[in-house]
Amino acid sequence: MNTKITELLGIKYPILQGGMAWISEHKLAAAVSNSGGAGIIAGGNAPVDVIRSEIRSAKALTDKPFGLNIMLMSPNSEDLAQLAIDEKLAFVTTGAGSPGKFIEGWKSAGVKVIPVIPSVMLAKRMARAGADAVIAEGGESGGHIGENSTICLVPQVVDAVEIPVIAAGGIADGRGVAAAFMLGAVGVQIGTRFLSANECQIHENYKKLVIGAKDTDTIVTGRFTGHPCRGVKTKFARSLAEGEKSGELTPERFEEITVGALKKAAIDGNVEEGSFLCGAIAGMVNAEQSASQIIEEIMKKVKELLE
Ligand code: TUI
Repeated sequence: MNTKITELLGIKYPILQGGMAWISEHKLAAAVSNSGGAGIIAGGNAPVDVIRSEIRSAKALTDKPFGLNIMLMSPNSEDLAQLAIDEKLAFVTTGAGSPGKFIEGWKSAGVKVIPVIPSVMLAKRMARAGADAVIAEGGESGGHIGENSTICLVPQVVDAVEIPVIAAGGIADGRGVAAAFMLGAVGVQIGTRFLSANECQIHENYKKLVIGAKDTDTIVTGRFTGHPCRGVKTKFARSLAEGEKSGELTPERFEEITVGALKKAAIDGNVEEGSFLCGAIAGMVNAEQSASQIIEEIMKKVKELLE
């Protein structure tokens, strides 16, 4: 299936795997790339040496293109931007900020640039700055989110920029992908569904929470910090939401409590203190499968629907 995204990245299917901090490591990224999508290693807040080693481990498992996600609020973003060049990666995706100052360097090194954006204004700014494509991410996504929904954001971004648009947020099956195409997207980014992949190395408590979640089991917390985040509605997430609402928690205290909570969820499976980030579509993720099964199942349905 050829779209501007499969052409841009040299991949078989127009599916990018989400760059999820503490989660998107080499085994998952290589499995997605070997299955015809575009795998992504997430830099998160990890030291550059750890991510270099993740990239090299992925290279040992696949000869297909994969990318690096750089969280721009991370103190390591500068080093990771250079690492993408040194390792001659196919592409980078960026989140939680504007990658403007890095774009020229990536482009002259042949690294494709795909910023994640939550608004039309940022999409236009990224297109002007030379991005090769953008990922328009709606608030149905897991993790740090913007205010608009995928169904509203994607067509507005498609109308606003000439570069290819990838849709993200709330997409977990072939129906979601086909719908994204109807909105004018030429690719999708999928995170939550890949949490259930066999190759995804997260703690089994995390997988259980996502697989067990129903439609109303995610919650957005932290709006008052300026960094709203969606994840599983655990007792911990509910207590954060209550503290935020009652005024019992200040934004500063909220940040203190949630520092390290992604690691506590993904690595330790700590249900009491971890933030189990996932998208609002978690209710539709009901079984563990291989990345290849996930992608083939999605693409079979997409082809059927588009025909
Ligand atoms: O970045 C994400 N999702 C994430 S990052 C993350 S780790 C985290 N750490 C601390 C606080 C919050 C989260 C977990 N999930 N998605 C991409 C994304 N990017 N969503 C929203 C944005 C975004 C926001 C503002 C992109 C650009 C932007 O620009 C602001 C500006 O004008 O610079």
